[in-house]
This record gives sequence, C-alpha cells and structure tokens, in this order.
Amino acid sequence: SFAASANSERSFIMVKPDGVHRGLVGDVIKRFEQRGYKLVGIKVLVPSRELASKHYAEHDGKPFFPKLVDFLSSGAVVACVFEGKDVVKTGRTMIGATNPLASAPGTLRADFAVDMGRNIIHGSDSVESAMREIALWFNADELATYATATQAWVY
Ligand code: RTP
Ligand code: MG
Repeated sequence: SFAASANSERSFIMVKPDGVHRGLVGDVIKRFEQRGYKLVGIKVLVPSRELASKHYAEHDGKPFFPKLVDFLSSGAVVACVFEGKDVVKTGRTMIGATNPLASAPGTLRADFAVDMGRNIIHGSDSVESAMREIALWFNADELATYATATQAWVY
C-alpha cells in the first residue's frame, strides 16, 4: 500500500567515471527503475577535486584517499537521487560489496566490474550519509517532487 512518508527515503547513487566511460549509465539506472525506485534528481558533471574530497571526506587520511579523489574527478559522473522504500540499504545490496570480486552474483559490481578502484558506482551507506551527500551534490530546486502512474502498483 502507498504510504508517502515511509516510501520517501532517498539515496545518492552515482555512476563513477569508469561506468560513464564504459557506457553503463543506462544499465545502472535501469536496475533502480525496474526495482520500483523513483528517479528524482540526475545530472552529469566532471567533479572538481574539492567536491570529490568532500564527498569522500570520511576517507581523508587513508592511504587510498589521494587516488580515490584523483579518480572521481578524472571524468564525467552521473549523479542521481533515487527515492523509495528502504532505498539506502536495498541500494547497497543491489550495488554489492566494495571489492567487485567479493560482490554477490547479480549485483551491479559483480556483473560489471573486477577491480576495487574501478567499481563503477557509488551508493550512500546510511540515511544520514544520503542526506549529506544529496545536499552536497544537488540544490533543493534540482530535485523533483512528482507522482508516477505506476506508483500505486509498486506499493
Ligand atoms: P562507495 O563509497 O564508492 O560507494 O564505495 P563503498 O562504500 O563500497 O566503499 P568505501 O569504503 O566507502 O570506499 C570508497 C571507495 O574507495 C575505494 N577503496 N579503496 N583499501 C582500498 O584500497 C580501498 N578501500 C576503498 C573503493 O573504490 C571504494 O568504492
Ligand atoms: Mg562508501
């Protein structure tokens, strides 16, 4: 059944530069759409090093941080906001483990990647992270509020 408040959780989902270069944008969006999640924000941009550093601030100081920032700012990304029931946790499940070789079959990273540093997609790891990341990457007026014709059949 449809309960707007329970089904309005949002996650920040981003196709990383490797996914964009490889033409996997549609494959990523397709999976979230077919699961029943609603796309409420999307844009393509080449992130600055500053934006990439803020996005991955939790990893600042770790050995892999400089290369991670270099990589994320090395090309175009597709930044998305998806909305729906339990989208943060379910989105992470759909994405798979950080290391694609350890990702479960059927997950995005298992189906499209083999290297930890080239794992094609980012997903928020908690509702709090999602709110921080969405505010970092999007202005409020770039997020759409709308009803889909099929929504009553997803819930
Ligand atoms: P993401 O934030 O990109 O969705 O990935 P994640 O939550 O699965 O993994 P996280 O721990 O947040 O790490 C962010 C990205 O940094 C790279 N990484 N390299 N030990 C390493 O060399 C290492 N650990 C992490 C990965 O590309 C990971 O996606
Ligand atoms: Mg992470």
